[in-house]
Amino acid sequence: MAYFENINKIEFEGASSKNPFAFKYYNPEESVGGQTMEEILRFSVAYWHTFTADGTDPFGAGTAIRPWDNLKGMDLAKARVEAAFELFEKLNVPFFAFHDVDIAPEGRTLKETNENQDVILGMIKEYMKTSKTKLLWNTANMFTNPRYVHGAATSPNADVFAYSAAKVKKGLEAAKELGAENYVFWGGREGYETLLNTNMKLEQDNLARFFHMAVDYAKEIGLNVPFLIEPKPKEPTKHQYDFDVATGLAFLQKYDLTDYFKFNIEANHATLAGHTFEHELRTARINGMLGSVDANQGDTLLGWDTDEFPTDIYSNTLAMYEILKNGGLGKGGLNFDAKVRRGSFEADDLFHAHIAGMDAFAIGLKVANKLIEDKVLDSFIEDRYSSYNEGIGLAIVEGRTSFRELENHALQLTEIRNTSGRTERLKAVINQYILETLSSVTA
Ligand code: XUL
Ligand code: CO
Repeated sequence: MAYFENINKIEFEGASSKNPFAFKYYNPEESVGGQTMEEILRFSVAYWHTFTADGTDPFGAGTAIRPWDNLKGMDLAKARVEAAFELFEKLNVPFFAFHDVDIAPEGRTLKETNENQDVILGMIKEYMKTSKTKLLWNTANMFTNPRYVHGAATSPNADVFAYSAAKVKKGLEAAKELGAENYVFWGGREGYETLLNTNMKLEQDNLARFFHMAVDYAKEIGLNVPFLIEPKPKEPTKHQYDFDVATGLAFLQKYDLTDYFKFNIEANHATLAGHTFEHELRTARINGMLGSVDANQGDTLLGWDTDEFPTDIYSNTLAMYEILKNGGLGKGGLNFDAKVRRGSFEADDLFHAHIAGMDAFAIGLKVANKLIEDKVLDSFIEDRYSSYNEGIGLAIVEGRTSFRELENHALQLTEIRNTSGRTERLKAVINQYILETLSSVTA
């Protein structure tokens, strides 16, 4: 049975195409800097937004009209798997990602929940035998159910800690079974509401204990994939422990976890933390910790995680710049942790949204690649720091100097000359590269 009957496989038709169900810029086979777009961008569909969510918001009921609306329970779960693989194939995406509760309903007991999981995991495994779409990552949802009201691995209740461990154990087994490329931890409830009732040190120590046990279990079952922490500063919890990449990195370093973990960086989480997307990518990259990306965007007018599809070419360009500078995403990918707006309630919108995001990232990739090829920013930055290539600057970076010698140097200076940072000039250059790229693909 086809769920998206009116839609054929989305093909690349080029920038002049007016077909809404065609890629204008994303050409999976086109080579950019020696690799195909498909290999570099590694797009992934988020199961929860595309197949499980229905447009519910805190003020109103779901609005989405889906071809599986008439079904319930395990029948609904099965239909969603069928629809998912149809959409993956039609969009020609190489990856998908899911939470345990996205794919199958929770039972009355953990045992029943695991049994439901097994049925659907078996079905997904069957589909994956013939589909090209692989699992980018899976994760355990430890935030929706009321049992996580005070946290999961950071709950004051040891029974909740144990239950959470059981969920991740099952998730790691599923990752192994389905050949996942990564395993993700997003700690939506791992944080606190008020310090008045919180033992912050015990909670953080416990979170580290939890991660170490996850590492041990993965080793035990032969699951050798990067573990990814997904930082977010707030929402749903007022203060989340994995606030941003820098905070997460300090945590991983303190608890001796850097060998096993990297980061899954989400654009909208970065902006909620008061950073840009590219700031978070850069912080991870220069520390060798860039694992994967949740590709979406927020809204500057709204202070919450709006999870919009990433259509902002400027932001995607700067993100792709970091990703290319990282030498790519390795086993990571660009996962559309993004939802169609509540008013975009038709099934067709799922396609429009993904096409929009994929095209906008394809443009970002091309612009970023050209910026790197032409060494536009590299040569400017190299020049800007050239005082460290000789004399006292070289002595500083080579660790051959001291405060005494530096004072002598300073005393001899008759003047200090700085040069302009040229922010506006560089911004104009980025605009020029974007426009050049767009006109070259349209030409
Ligand atoms: C929540 C969020 C999650 C994670 C996986 O903001 O981004 O969907 O990506 O749990
Ligand atoms: Co996310």
